[in-house]
Amino acid sequence: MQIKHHNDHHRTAYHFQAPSNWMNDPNGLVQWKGNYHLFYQYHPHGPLPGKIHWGHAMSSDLLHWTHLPIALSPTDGGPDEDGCWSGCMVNDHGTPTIIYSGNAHGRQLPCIATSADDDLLTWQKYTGNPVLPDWPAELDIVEFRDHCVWQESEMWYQVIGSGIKGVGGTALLYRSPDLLQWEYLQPLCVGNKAESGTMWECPDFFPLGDKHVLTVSSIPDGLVYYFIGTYQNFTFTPESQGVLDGSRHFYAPQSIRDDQGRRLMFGWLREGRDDTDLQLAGWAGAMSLPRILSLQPGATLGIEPAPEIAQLRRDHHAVEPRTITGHQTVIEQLFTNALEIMLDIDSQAATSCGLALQDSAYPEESIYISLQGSGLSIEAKNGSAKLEREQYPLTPGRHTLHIFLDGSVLEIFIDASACLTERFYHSAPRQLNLSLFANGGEATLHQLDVWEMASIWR
Ligand code: DQQ
Repeated sequence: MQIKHHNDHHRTAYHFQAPSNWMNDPNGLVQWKGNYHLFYQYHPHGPLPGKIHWGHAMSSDLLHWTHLPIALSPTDGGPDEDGCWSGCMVNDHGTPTIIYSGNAHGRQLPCIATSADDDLLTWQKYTGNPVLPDWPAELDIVEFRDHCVWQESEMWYQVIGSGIKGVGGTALLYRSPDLLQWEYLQPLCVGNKAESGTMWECPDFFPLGDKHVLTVSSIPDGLVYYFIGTYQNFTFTPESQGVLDGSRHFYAPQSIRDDQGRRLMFGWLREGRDDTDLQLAGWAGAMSLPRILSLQPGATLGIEPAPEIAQLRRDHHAVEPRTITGHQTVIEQLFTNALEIMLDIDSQAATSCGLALQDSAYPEESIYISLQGSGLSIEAKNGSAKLEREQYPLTPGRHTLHIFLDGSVLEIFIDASACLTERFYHSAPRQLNLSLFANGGEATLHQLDVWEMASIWR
């Protein structure tokens, strides 16, 4: 299934991707009969957005995925005729049930589909779709879509993404006895447009430790905000907030509690190139690594890659702890597009320090991952041109960077509590030299381990 683009070094080896064409949000994430199922927003007829379907893949180990036939397609003349947009899946007394946004005539309303087979291959749409006839009349809202559904005391609840005009992004709370008839309750949470945008897409709401967490994908900010707080009397009161990823390349995440009791999340990794390049490539979009969320002391968020990823480690290169001054090449000629790097570094007196990834065949192409006064910065250089730059605020000192370089994806987990993701489109399959650098003073390397990674495609 990966054959079509197998010569394309911008594709990923161990981040999930659709076999071809356009892919965006993860949808309907579920563990069903022992298998993980990942559905996703998919345009099967080209590498740009169009009439969106639900693509589908299955995995028994959260690593190796099997592409399966499209699960949901728009129905001509139906409430989803212009697209089957984002949604989730629940287990309705043994029946796998999808709640998604049917897109028709520029509006989205919730629709239901159910499956009767163990591999979730075939889906029947409810003939009474959409299950809500309209937006809530009592509110002046900007848009209305995307669903997170859960069960509480024999009743179903869902939040739908929205925004109140002039106020800010909003998650609207509904209740139902049967997933078919829904009663609007109240806003679960209302944001401030200056702080978290005017419209919240893809709300995800779940318990974590003794708190609740709401994540939302913000228009126009393009960032994913999380709020940690208390859920009581159908209202969620945020007590702290942050961004799930410092960059706009991570969007529309969805999570589940898996059979191991973990809060498991995937997000869509947007491309960073224009439509002409996407047309030439014939594909767009990747998934983040599976990320595990946890509640840490002080009610802060923990974010780590799923430990399963370590099973993909192959050749290992270790660099002894040392003092770093100037620029030191420590590993040469890594002929791979897929690396995992564990870097534990203390900036000490240096004004900037970090890791440089330089292509020995294209020396002008390099990626600098550096700790500077203002925080963590990812910078690509092509000759003297700076191509991309992402930043995440961090205080100077000792930090652990868990770095995943995979084709055009660079995904960094920072101190197991935040992420920063970037996309780079290099000229040819990589032949990398890895260097450490410290400017303006010495830095200390505590750990540098590098693994060449195997592909998840069998
Ligand atoms: N993507 C879907 C929408 C959602 C958006 C459409 C977020 O349902 O709001 O593909 O990326």
